[in-house]
Amino acid sequence: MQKPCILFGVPVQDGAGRMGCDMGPSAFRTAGLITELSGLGYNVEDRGNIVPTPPRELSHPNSAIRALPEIVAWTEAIAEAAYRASGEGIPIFMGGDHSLSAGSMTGLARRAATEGREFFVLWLDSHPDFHTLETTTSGNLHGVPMAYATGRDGFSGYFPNVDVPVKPENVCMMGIRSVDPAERTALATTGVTVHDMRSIDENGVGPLLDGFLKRVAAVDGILHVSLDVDFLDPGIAPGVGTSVPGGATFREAHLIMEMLHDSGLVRSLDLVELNPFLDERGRTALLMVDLASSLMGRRVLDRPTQSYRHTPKAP
Ligand code: 4U7
Ligand code: MN
Ligand code: MN
Ligand code: MN
Repeated sequence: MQKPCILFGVPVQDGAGRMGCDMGPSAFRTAGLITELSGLGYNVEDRGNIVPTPPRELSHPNSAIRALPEIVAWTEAIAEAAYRASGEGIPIFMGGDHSLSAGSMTGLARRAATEGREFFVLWLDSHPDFHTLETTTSGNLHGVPMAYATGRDGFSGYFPNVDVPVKPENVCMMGIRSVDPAERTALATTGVTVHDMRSIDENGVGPLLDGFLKRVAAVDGILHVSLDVDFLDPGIAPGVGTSVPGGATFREAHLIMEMLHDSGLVRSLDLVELNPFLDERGRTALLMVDLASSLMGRRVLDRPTQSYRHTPKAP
């Protein structure tokens, strides 16, 4: 039996610098995500929107930080939902800004540990979102989820404790083209794989992703995919607050999704940073739905596929 798709709306916008991501879940529903996934044969459960826990007072010496109590409250609720739903099916988080991944990644990492499996993240974004609470200068907490989930210092006492940190060497980032100085220094020493846009130009997305998927398959790992709208080129995806020129093309993004599907390794998905207020007649929402459908198995033709399935070594 195929696992059900479990959809959550996560209308968090306080992590971003501009308002509007709170309309993301509605836009995904309007753009037909549920119908598309049902059409692929999945049993789709839309569990509605996640509700954050009541925020408590919290303040941090970095006075640039915005909405810390709110984002902490979201993180608690999202992590719990992610942990639970991943025991029943494939959770898909319809954001909402990228701070939601602080919750989804830590909830999924805990699930992987419960199952005794190795946990991996494919991070598709123009930004690494690798700031700590000390290093962020914008104070926008959609810029910190990867630092938090990988267990970097300075989050404890503010954010929920990370019981199972994501191993930096199990993270692969693609599409990176906007990195702040503090993030750059940290990335250089942590073992995260970073395929920036130059690397994509030089190698193509296919070989880069293939290498990572083989690593996941070799240890029978489970894979979480986090797709930030700004991974895509602004020319095809205008509905985002932090667009950066020179992003992934329509075909590069689709090839990634198609290969992910064929791999059979994906266990959960974040669709984040869609800002319907900045979109043009829903085109970014529709493209994101298109990409999610490709990841979940829509294909043009049947074809033999590269097998990434884990084959246990003979004793
Ligand atoms: B997103 C930024 F300064 N690094 O910290 C920051 F460039 O989820 C951007 O990837 C963060 O969109 C972008 O504010 C967060 C900035
Ligand atoms: Mn991001
Ligand atoms: Mn981004
Ligand atoms: Mn963004």
